[in-house]
Amino acid sequence: MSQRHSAPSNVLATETDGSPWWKDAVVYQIYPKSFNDSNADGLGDVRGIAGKVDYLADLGVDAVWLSPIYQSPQADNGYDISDYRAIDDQYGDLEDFEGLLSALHDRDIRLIMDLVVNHTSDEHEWFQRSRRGEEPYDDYYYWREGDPDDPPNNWDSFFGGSAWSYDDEREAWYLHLFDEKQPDLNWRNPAVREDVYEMMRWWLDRGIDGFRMDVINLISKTEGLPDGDPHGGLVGAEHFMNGPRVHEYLSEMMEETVDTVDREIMTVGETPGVSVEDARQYVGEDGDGLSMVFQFEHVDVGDGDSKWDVGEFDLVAFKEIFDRWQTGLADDGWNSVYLSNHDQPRSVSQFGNDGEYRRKSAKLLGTFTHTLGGTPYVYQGEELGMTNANFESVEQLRDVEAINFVEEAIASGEANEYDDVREAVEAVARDNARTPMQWTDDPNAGFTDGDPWLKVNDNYTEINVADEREDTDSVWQYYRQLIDLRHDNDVLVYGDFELHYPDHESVFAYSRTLGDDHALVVLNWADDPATVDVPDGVPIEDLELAIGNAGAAPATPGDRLTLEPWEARVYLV
Ligand code: ISL
Repeated sequence: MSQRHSAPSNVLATETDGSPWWKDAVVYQIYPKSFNDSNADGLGDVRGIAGKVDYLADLGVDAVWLSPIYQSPQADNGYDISDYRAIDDQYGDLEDFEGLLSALHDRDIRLIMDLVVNHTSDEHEWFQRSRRGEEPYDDYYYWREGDPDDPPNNWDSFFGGSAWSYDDEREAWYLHLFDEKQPDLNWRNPAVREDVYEMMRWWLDRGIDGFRMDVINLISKTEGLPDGDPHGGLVGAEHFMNGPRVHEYLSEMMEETVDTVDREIMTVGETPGVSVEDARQYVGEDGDGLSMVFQFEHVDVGDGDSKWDVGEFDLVAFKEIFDRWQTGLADDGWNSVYLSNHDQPRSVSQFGNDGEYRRKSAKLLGTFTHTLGGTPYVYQGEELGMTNANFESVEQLRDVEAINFVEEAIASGEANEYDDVREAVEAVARDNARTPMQWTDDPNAGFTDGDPWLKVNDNYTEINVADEREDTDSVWQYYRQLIDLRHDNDVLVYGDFELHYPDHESVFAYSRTLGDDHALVVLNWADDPATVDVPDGVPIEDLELAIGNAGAAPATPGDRLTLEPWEARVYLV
């Protein structure tokens, strides 16, 4: 175990009420490239974010998770890192970073950095030296010799095609679960692990408050890298998701990094394909020590064989997933709660109604995330009810995943032209979430004075921060109230969860109970009105409306609840 580090000067004190700060926190995710541009180059940057810290403080969030700002060739928008200890020129430099951290800490807002260590960029020095066979880097990645026409196994890349590319310099294949410019690190090599931990300690020494760990459950692969079941979804997944040594690596990581500092550090593992039982091993009492994980079951509801094959949203299935996760981690572990991030469509477009009921359904979704057990995440623009965008041509797309999808569909003959797959792109492409933040109704939504790197959503004149802040009935104002409500009511943070009417097709209702405190949350997840009886066992005589998104909601529930389309209500004792 490494020696304990003394606290850097720029840290927030840890609370002493016994509960870690991140349980009471609301986290706001920033996608730096699209948040705010301070130098008119069309790309968001660190100074741009620093210019908006008062905005974040006004909203009331407790922590910011920054998607990667490290040096990167940007093959995957910064999730391909070529130097972990440098800020990419397009975002600024370390001094700008220090300024941002101080500005956040001055407002009691903590900073969570993205940690991308399943893979590096192929332009990282480790890979450059590895490809030349230089020791000790020769074994830092997964290299396999063999026929340049026949990859070592049948694993798929998340971004389409084989997970292997042939490198002419080393005359060998290397593994990349994502883009070919994102080679996977060989975690079996102790030197790789030590280099990663040293880098993490370096960031902790700067005073940051946590890490969001990119695809951290992919770091251990089945020994020998055998073929995967060709009929599975993503071929090979059983050999790299929650692999054999993942818990050994993560326990070691926590011991060597987070446990060496005196303050409470938050860690959230991004873990596609994780079950509640798996999650307990990452975050439970006897687990690896992570604070929480991001699971994906609920964002995949309705998907067919691939994410591009979107089906009908099924609320009953969605409720079952949340019931299982809320109760499954109630006594052992902690949940994260999110509906949106930089890889998902906009939540109001995916789960709400982004037409007639955009405002109301955006408020309903916010009510949902802020009244469940676990730590809620707000993805930039979600607090405005930002929607998916129109992409008229493939030239308007920027994401490698979406571009690959369109090109493959055309190459395979499944589509003749972009228009044949446009509907799928506009429903699920990651670019939907990445369009610039809509600050004002000025040109480019006030995001940049230059040309934005990705098109601004056409609806910025109707949906923007300036208007939302002026309008007392806006989605933004409602989010602000929700965040306050959660801060003021422990029952919403720590209460036991009980699902009502599991089979009801449009009403999602649940209670939260903590000692004598009770919360009843009722959400009408549909375009039609609905009426339900107040569930048994709910202390209705003591309940009062704490927040709701419809003017006509009664102050006390009565025996029956009649709800408008997309109506949300929270009653508290
Ligand atoms: O968005 C996805 C594909 O549809 C997800 O499968 C996503 O790739 C997966 O959740 C991993 O995401 C993370 O790692 C990727 C990066 O592209 C994503 O932006 C990041 O969130 C590789 O680093």
